[in-house]
Amino acid sequence: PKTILLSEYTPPAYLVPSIDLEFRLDPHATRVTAVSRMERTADTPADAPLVLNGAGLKLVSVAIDGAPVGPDRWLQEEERLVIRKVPAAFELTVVTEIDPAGNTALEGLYLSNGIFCTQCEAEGFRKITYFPDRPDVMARYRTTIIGDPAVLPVMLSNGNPVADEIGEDGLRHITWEDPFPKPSYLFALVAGDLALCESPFTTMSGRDVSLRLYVEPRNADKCEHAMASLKKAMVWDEQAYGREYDLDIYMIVAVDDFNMGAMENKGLNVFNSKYILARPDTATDSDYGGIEAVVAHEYFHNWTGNRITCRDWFQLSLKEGLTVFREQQFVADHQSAAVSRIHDVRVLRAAQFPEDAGPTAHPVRPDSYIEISNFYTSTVYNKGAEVIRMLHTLIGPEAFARGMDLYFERHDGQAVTCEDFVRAHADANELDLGDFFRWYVQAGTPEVSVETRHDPESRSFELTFTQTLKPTPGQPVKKPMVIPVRTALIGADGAPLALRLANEAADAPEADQTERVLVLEDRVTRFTFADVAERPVPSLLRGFSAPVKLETRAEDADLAFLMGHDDDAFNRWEAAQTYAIRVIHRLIADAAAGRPLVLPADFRDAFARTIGDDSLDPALIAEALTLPGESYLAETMTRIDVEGITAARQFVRREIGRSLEGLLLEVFDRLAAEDAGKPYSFDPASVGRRSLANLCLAYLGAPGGTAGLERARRRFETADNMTDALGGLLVLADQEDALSQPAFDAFYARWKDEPLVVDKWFMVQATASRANALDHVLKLMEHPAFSMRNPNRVRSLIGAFAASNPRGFHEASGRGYDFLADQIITLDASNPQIAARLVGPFKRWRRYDDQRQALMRQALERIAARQGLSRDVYEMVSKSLA
Ligand code: BAL
Ligand code: ZN
Repeated sequence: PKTILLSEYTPPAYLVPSIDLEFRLDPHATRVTAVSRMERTADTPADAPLVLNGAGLKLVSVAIDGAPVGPDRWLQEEERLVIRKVPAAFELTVVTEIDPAGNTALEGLYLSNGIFCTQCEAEGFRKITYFPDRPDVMARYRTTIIGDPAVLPVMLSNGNPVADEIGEDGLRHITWEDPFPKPSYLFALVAGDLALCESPFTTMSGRDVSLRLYVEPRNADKCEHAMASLKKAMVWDEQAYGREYDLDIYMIVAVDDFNMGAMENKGLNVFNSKYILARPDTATDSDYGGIEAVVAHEYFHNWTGNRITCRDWFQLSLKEGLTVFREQQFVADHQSAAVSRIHDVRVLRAAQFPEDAGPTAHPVRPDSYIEISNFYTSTVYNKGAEVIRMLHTLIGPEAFARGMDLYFERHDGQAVTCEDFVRAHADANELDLGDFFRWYVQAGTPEVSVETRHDPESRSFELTFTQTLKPTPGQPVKKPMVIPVRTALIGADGAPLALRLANEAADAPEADQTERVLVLEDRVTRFTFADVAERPVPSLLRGFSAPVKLETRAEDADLAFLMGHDDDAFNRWEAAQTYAIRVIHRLIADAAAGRPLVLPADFRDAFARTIGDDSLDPALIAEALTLPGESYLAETMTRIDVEGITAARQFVRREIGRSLEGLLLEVFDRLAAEDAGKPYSFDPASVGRRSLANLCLAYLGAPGGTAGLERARRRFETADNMTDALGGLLVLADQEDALSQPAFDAFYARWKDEPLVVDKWFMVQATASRANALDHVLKLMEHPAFSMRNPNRVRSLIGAFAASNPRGFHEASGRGYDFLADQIITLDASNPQIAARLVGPFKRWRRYDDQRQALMRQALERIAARQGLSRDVYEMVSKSLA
């Protein structure tokens, strides 16, 4: 397979001002007629052929200005159609035939439960017709859909309907027109039997918009939360960015079979039903949060992605990093800001840090790819968002707002680059952001160490930061990054000190601030603060002001102090995490050396103080007391000790459950009593209470004591909402079969007709920590409800097992690895995108013990040796082995 390079980018030779599409829908033989106005660009030689992308298409005919063009003028290659001797401006008609029902890759036009739908990002449009399928070719689309109204009562495309009639053929012909030029990846078509949930919205300039949510009729009672989320997002974008919606209709369609979470097609979003459908008894708080965030994310794309799009796919983070950042700001404004920041960082550490440290490490703006679908990564999305956040931190909110305004003004209607984005901020504020741009081009997570020195005599306090950035594939040497470190110094009384740098005058305007952003620009940067009488405890990288690994030399006692006193809620949590990681590391070392495991009393006491602190938000207590996940713990070890991590983490859970049983029961019972009889509400306070109650239950259940298990069973059986029911089930899931199996059976019997709940049923079983985990998974693969065709199901069982059941997946025999390799090979034949995602858990293979390394490598080599691998899987496997 060919590697595509950013350095080889060339502008399009032919532009397409407009295209008329006609779809005569048929499950196996849909006929697509595409009539495009083509214009050669000024820099293109007159004899340049017209090169169109197309894959898996049956070509029926080609015509130029109405005259048929024979095969003597065109060359049909595997993924291209090359037409010679074309005029400077002409109308191209291409007729193709496609098979939506046979489309299992879910790219292009396909059927999900009888609903025709499309997914064109990144390169799905070429599976519909021959076209310059690249984001810098922006056309006006007019789309006619022809279908049987009895079978397909709803037929949608981008924009507004402009004609709707029953033709002589007895079929319905509906035409949609989108006035905004757009790249082909934003094209969408949906047709099927769908229920409509509609609500009006008036924009800030007084324009009326009809908001329309289409779902399968059985799901009509699960739309309310998505609709409310959409309205919140629309209002927020008006207030926060001054951006309003620009069409008369905003449509969202929910389908069950979808590779991604959702897709921002202009005026017609298509969503994975997981991110739309919610009812208190079927969806958890986390699902409600996910819906709010993803609905908002896709809406925000209308400006950051659709109105201003990417010049090429290397620039993917231009729209994704920025839109994730906007989504994070939105969530922080509507939920607990600290909890939402903690979630952002958890995701980054669990998914992006390992990526940055592994064989597929790539910059936020990659410079090469084999298959672009593999670059919808945590680096492009989540680290990309951190880069925007750092820009916001470095230049400040007002300057950022000026930069965004200039970006929208300068580039509306264009396909641009990450340089254009940063340049808008630099120009709007007369800044040089040249060094900052390194965040876009250098891969890897910077490691920052800090040394402190307090001199009581001169009353000075020194912070010396050293940054290093390890080599990553293709990037042996790196330059220093520009790193904003939001800092406070906490005094012995728990209050933050005024921060005056030694070189500043006492009456300098900054000198009485208690928090400052220190900017690291070199490998070593030192800051000296004046008037510091006693040794303070530094609170660094507050709010996680940069995506780096901060190596702190703080004492355990300092961490316990920060857990109790830091006025930055994020850093209180961070102190608890750092402390927990330390304790777990020591326990891992103890276990390896055969020493008995003991939970340190100081740690337990800090834990108990936090849990018993009534002044704290329950949501934050729950976050602080949630132990670091196994994936992040693995990331903190040079050589990953699978058994050690699991054993130490389980030990801490059990010991806390055992030694703090009284306190945990008290908190659980109090919270459960407070919520008893109240209807479900998705508000931060209620979510926080449920989250803390379920955390208490998890600790109580860990040692398997009667009090905890009894409460778990009762919660599972009587809860009126899925969050609490699942809280109970998760505890039962880790117990022996006699306790867990009846709960699983009851859950399935109740929810077997709700696919999203059945996904949870698979996932809880796939991730349960039990000795014979893989055997359970193998049995579940045979269950009638399991299907390799549905990406959510694959993720719930196979994906969840491989990524989140280390004990099962890393079974020393290597059976887990063989299992995953088999599934990747099978799935590659039907859905390469999902197959390639499943390679993820293999990527860290070099970090394990010798025996596991050998077994994982064998599994990867077995995949690599298969003939006819997709580009997607080939790229992931070959890079993992390189
Ligand atoms: N553009 C793909 C889905 C998303 O990031 O919104
Ligand atoms: Zn996005």
